[in-house]
Amino acid sequence: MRLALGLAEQGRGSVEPNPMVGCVIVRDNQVIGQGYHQRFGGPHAEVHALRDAGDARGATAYVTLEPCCHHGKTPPCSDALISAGVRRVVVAMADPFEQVDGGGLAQLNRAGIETRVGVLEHEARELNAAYLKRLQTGRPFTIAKWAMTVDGRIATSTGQSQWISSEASRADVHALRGRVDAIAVGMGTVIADDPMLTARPPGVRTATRVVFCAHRLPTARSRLIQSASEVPVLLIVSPEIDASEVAKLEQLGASVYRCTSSNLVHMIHQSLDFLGSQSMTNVMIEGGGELMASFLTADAIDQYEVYVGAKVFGGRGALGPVAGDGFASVADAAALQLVRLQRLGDNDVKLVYRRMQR
Ligand code: AOF
Ligand code: ZN
Repeated sequence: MRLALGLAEQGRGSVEPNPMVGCVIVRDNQVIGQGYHQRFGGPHAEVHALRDAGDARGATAYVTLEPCCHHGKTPPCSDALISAGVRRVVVAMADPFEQVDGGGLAQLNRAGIETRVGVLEHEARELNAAYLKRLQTGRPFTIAKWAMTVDGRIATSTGQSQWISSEASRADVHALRGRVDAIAVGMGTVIADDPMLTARPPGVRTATRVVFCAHRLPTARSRLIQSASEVPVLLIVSPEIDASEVAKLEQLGASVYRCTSSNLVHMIHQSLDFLGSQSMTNVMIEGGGELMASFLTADAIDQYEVYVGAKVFGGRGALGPVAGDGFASVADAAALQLVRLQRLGDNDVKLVYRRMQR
């Protein structure tokens, strides 16, 4: 199952909004077939693994997710396992997708195949946390990303921020950009940095660049709007923004989602529902501090990916990554759990924290 989980991981960025799934086929303690779901719309993991095995009669299939039993873009994997003559199927977790939801396992049992569920289930849930969140809530999984100094600053007291983290860290950020569905920023960041928000080099997926426009719009000359015909730009606009100005940017290639409130927290809730409805699974929040604070207030940050660069800026006026009013009481603070700790280059560290499940 551990091998199957590692195979599944190779589909990250290419399979969403589908789950990542891996499958290993074993007979007489020998691995005879391996496969994973490689890209959205393509064959499922079981099909690749059965093909790899050739003859799987009497074998055990280890699958990281319950085999499907529905006719989707491909025929049911339950049928494929049954007709291949597999004797036993071991599954990490049931698939909550409403067209499967236990039906795959039930069908295997009816065909006389022995099944077992729950092997490395925690790891499998972790692997597909974003898929599971979207099924449960209709919203994408959100990743807040920032780079800060050892003393928690994202810029010097005069506003300089290039560069806090090393080249290795920046390459890692671009890899993340290349596998998410959207990269969100606030207008403060657009004005201050005129960012491109593209993955360089390009990844397996091209993220839509999302700008929260509560009070202002990007200018037609901004690099985001200038490149809107090549890489998608979505403006999340509040009702207080002039409709004719919005229309001009639409003509330049930007898409628009209109919120019914100009309160940033409400805009975040509305837009996450919208992004989920557009099949987006992973959304990265790149700042700035006010947008980050509003996401925090909205309790809408699932994961934090924090790069610590080996520098100290100091300074009373040097900003941290999350602005807003903050929590007055320690008891109210966002409680997190550490999921990964990674060294990048010689001196940087990447911290991955997950919101504590309540
Ligand atoms: C499996 N093995 O490798 C995957 C499964 O649109 P489709 O036809 O590709 O079906 C997508 C659904 O199938 C998805 O929501 C999930 O329930 C299941 N994915 N199932 O047996 C796989 N990727
Ligand atoms: Zn399937």
